[in-house]
Amino acid sequence: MQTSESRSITLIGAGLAGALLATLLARRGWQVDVHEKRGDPRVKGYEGGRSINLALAERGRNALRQADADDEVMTQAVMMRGRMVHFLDGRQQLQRYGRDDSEVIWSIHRGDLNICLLDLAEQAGARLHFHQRLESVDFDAKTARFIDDRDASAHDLGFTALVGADGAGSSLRAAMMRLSDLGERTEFLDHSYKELVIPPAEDGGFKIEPNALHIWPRGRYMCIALPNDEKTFTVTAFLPNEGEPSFATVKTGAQAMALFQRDFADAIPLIPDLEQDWERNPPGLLATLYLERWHIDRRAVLLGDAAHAMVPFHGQGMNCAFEDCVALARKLEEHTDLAEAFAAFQAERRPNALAIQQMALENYLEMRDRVDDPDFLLQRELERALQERHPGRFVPHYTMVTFMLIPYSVALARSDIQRGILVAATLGKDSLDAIDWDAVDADVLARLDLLVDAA
Ligand code: FAD
Ligand code: 8RB
Repeated sequence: MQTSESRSITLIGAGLAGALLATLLARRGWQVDVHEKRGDPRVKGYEGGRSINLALAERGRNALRQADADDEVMTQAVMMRGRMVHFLDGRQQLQRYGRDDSEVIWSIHRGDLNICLLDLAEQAGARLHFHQRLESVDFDAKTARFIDDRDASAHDLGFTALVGADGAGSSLRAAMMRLSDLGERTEFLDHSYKELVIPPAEDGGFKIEPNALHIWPRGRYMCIALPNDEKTFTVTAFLPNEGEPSFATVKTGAQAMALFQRDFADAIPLIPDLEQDWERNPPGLLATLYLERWHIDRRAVLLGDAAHAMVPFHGQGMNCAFEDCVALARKLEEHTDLAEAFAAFQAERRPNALAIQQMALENYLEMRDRVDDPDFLLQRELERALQERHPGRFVPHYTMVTFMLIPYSVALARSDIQRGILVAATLGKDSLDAIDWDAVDADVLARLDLLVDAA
């Protein structure tokens, strides 16, 4: 049996992962304290009321269900059935993500989601401490120093173990690195992003199709738009940092307008504040963070973005962070020794984080350059046909990542095999009529076993 001291834990960060993990652990009888640098979003509004939305997929929903949060979160979610591709000439085409409306993703409001999870954490008995920024850790004395940024006051508190759910710029990770090398490596993408807003239409409705994730693919760059339940869309422009066009050459509102006139003309009437929005904020950086070690013995462990920040292009950062929470809560039940639990957590999750980090990088090329390419569309068509011919054996890449709970590493390995089959079978062909079905079927049977989703 564990002593009550060993069943107490201190979480850093009350963002998406911190709030969910606090709920899962408090419900299992842990004494949970959560320290968050910002103020309580339930008190004074969130991020100045800006609508920032996230795509929630099956992995995230499954984790939310473990905390009984899924139903409430879904009340304000907007269904996205597929990619709405906006061609240069203004034509649009919906490419479905799944077979029907049971295979869709959901756009949800980050602030509302966080508030919902904080309420649940508190109801479960977790103690939330806002305005408490982790500044430094004395791992020998097992004390952590927190700063209240409103008056710069410091508070030193003892802990049994620390969990870093403090995001990509994790202070706990920095403190751990001072004690022991975690094998940290950050790879910046040579592209960045800017956010713009599509307000509601005159009649108060959505200005463009609400039930889709909009993509304007333009080869080396792209824009996307996700719907918000208050009838707005958040548009994100992804551009290279250098070259033409890039954030180095498109700096002023007028330059942004010229770029949009050339490449995103159908979006101009949708974004009234394009020029101001473009000039307001500097471009956001995009990076992948790799760590060889996620924990220091029994004293500290990292999860979510703090352990494995990724580029956004698969829409899986939050979904993966939520899966981490379920996995860590389970390991903490299965192992009485925290060091063993943290090691088992890392062993299970690190290969999967590496897999989704790689797939997220790969999906940028697909979104910006491939979705309007005839070869790619033929491969998608064959993928659907093989899904019908080999149920449970040939499962589309997007389905494995987004609608299933199989490990990301399994999805990556199978996607690599499947891509090989699709490319080889469609090489030099311009329709499915020319496919040699016997050969393709034999290839599928030889190289892919039946896939079981443990969920
Ligand atoms: P966060 O949610 O960032 O939470 C970290 C928390 O720690 C914050 O509350 C922060 O204030 C707090 N904190 C930081 N430092 C300290 C400190 N020193 N002391 C105390 N507290 C601290 N993912 C998806 O799955 N789908 C999407 O569509 C998607 N869209 C995104 C859009 C944008 C614009 C961005 C930026 C990210 C998006 N992501 C998406 C990724 C997703 O937001 C992250 O992967 C997810 O939030 C990670 O959760 P987390 O709890 O690890 O970190
Ligand atoms: N972080 C998403 C997908 C995959 C869509 C597809 C892609 C913006 C920052 Cl870029 C992106 C996806 O393959 O058709 N699902 O969900 C979310 C995405 O970007 C989010 C909104 C985003 N994340 C910094 C900006």
